[in-house]
Amino acid sequence: RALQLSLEEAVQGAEFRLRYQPIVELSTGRIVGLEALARWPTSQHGVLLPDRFIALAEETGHIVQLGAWVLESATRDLAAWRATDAAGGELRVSVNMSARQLREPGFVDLVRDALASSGLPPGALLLELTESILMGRDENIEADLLALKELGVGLAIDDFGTGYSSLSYLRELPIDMIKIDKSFVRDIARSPADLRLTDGIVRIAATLGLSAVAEGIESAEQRDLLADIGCRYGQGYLYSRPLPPEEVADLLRTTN
Ligand code: G
Ligand code: G
Ligand code: MN
Ligand code: NA
Repeated sequence: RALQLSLEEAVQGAEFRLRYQPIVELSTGRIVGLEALARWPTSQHGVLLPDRFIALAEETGHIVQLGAWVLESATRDLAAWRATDAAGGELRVSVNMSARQLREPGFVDLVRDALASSGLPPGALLLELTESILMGRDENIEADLLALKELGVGLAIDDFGTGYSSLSYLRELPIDMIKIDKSFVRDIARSPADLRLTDGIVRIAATLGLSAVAEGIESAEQRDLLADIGCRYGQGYLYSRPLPPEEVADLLRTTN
């Protein structure tokens, strides 16, 4: 397919860009982290979003090289922001991971190298994993996750509640954070059932000593309800769209 050929070239030429969406502490509005989101600017189709190319990159294996680029770029960008952040350089960056990347031999070394070349402490990096990655119960992946945990890298479950949720991996794997999927957050202001469900997820997180981040917060009402049920962190258009790196520095200066 044509897109597949362009993907090949784009990966070789590192023609991708990152956008960053702030993750904030709901009670204060302070920015505590940034989630890196890949974009692919093309001459033919405009700027492509991940749903147009991540699955393809996984199929073709290009996700390995693309993922390495994302990791390198995101850690380098964060290192620059931490040097200037008024909040004391405690910002973290979240990077989305594909199963294919985790299965690649040398994955832990790749993470180590990105940390070393950016000079970031391991705790500044959070890897976002999907439930499907964890449901596979791949022993090699689990050993790598444990190694990363020992290194001090944070692990988050992305889109929590949308996959084939099994709670067993929360008990058995070294997870630090649950990201509550935006489909739960969307209707909390008008659906008591959705609010109770979200409340339940936040309680599970608290019980297990995990932090909870709500995704897709678009209104102050949603933010207040989330804060009321004890969800400490969130992200969404209420705070900011995913921003180009130049705008992140400005936002940090005015917000933190
Ligand atoms: O804003 P948005 O359309 O960018 O992101 C949609 C989804 O695409 C994210 O939830 C995430 O799961 C996925 N995604 C974005 N960037 C990356 C990336 O660099 N690597 C991987 N594997 N997935 C990504
Ligand atoms: O990693 P994940 O699949 O959760 O990526 C987040 C996705 O959600 C990205 O595509 C991002 O652009 C999008 N997003 C971020 N904030 C909001 C929001 O407030 N509302 C909606 N509908 N989507 C959002
Ligand atoms: Mn994510
Ligand atoms: Na995701």
